[in-house]
Amino acid sequence: MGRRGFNRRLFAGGAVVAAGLTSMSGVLPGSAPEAVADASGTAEATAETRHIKLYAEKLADGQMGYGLEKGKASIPGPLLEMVEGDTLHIELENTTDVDVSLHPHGVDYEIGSDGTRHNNSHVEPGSSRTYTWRTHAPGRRKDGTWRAGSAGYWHYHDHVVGTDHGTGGLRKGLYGGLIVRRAGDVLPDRTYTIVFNDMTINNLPKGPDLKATVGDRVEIVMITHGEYYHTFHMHGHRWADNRTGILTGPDDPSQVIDNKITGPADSFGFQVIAGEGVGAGAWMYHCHVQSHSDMGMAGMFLVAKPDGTIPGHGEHTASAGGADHAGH
Ligand SMILES: [Cu+2]
Repeated sequence: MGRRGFNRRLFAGGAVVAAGLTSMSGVLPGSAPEAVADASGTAEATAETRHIKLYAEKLADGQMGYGLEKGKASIPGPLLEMVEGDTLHIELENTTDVDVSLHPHGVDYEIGSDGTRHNNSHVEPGSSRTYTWRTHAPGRRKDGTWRAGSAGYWHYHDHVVGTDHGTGGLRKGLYGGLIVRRAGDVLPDRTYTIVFNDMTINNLPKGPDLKATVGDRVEIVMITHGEYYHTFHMHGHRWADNRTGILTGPDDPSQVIDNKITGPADSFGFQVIAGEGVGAGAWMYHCHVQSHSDMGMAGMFLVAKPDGTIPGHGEHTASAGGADHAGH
């Protein structure tokens, strides 16, 4: 069942956002993303209404994060997933000593779920507030024009910490990915969220390792925040510059790319087959603005053979690009 896999991921406590965040977020290395594809391997529309609890917390190092359990906030926050037609009620509890909020991109919400101070839709310290996100499938309006569906690679973030634009909250890590799938979308084996935030990746000094085995269907959710424009590049893998990153067929006119410019609050996503046509290896991903990659905006897409080995990787120990190479 696609939905069962889907729910397991959502309630897996942020496992799907585990990319490289283990040291600072409390997400266990062992909670790596699980395979979710079912027999059909596609998203199903069931128009579910779900309730989840989200916590906004201060982290030990002074940063901030969202988490699905108290004391387990991460940067990025948990990846939230919906299928067009779903409704998600999110009760946000603020365990910090400053006002926080939750502001989404891409989904349908009424003004009381805007997550902004001027709508009084923020959460004071020690309080909770429920935000409601709805989604819809595409369809024709009465006037004959086409209305887009909600499906897309979106994101959510704080909008009140520091300034009325959440500048301080974004800088400290109050952001996360939001995927709205369309019925029939191919489900990945695992998903990683990569956020270029100012000159960091996921608020880390170096990009986290993304781990996979050759043949895995790996989904990347790529979000940008902060002050700068970046270009996201991945070695050895390409994707289609469309909604899903997957060509819909031989006549899909989407450009196939391996590098994409991205600015503050942009988001996109795609799926690749790890090592397809190129094999296992430590495939770099990085910002391709040269000074940015030189300053650390790079990480590794570690694609292992079925026996777990990665050719050419591990002989060199220092500064190979991932924060936790030695331990894995
Ligand atoms: Cu950059």
